[in-house]
Amino acid sequence: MVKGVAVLGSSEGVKGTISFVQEGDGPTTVTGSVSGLKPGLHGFHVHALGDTTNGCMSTGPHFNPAGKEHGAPEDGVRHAGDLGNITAGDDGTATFTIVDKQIPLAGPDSIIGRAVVVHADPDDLGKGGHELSKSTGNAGGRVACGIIGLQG
Ligand SMILES: [Cu+2]
Ligand SMILES: [Zn+2]
Repeated sequence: MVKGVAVLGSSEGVKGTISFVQEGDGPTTVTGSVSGLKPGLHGFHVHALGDTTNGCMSTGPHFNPAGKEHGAPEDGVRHAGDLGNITAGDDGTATFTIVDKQIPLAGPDSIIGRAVVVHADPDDLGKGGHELSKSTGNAGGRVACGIIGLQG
C-alpha cells in the first residue's frame, strides 16, 4: 500500500488536508476536508508540477500524460488529473472521498511530487461551451493548492 498527503496552502484563507491511498495496481482513494470555501462546487484537479514558488499558478496545467482534452472523471477523454468537483456546504467546508484509476502513486504516471488544486468556481467538465471548457473546465482562480508527498 502506498500513501500520499497534500497540505493545502492558500492566500485566500482556504485550508485543508488531502490523503491518497493506493493498494497495489488498484484505484487511488482520495479523501479530504477543505474549509474556507464559498458554498457550492469547486473544480478539483491534480496539476502537473509540484511547484508553489509563485503560489498555485506555478503548478502548471492539469496533469495530462496521455495528451487528451479536459473532461469529467467518468469520461474516456479526460486529463488524468481531472477529478471533477468537490462541494462545499453552507459552512464553507467540503468533505469528500473520490476513487479514481488514473492517479497512481507509483510508476511512470505517479502523481507523487505533483500538486492538487482547488478552484474558485465549478468545473464544467468540458461541457460548458466556454473557450476554456476543453482545457480547464473554466473553473476560475486557484484558491488553494498543495504538493502531493509520500506519506511514511
Ligand atoms: Cu485545476
Ligand atoms: Zn483537465
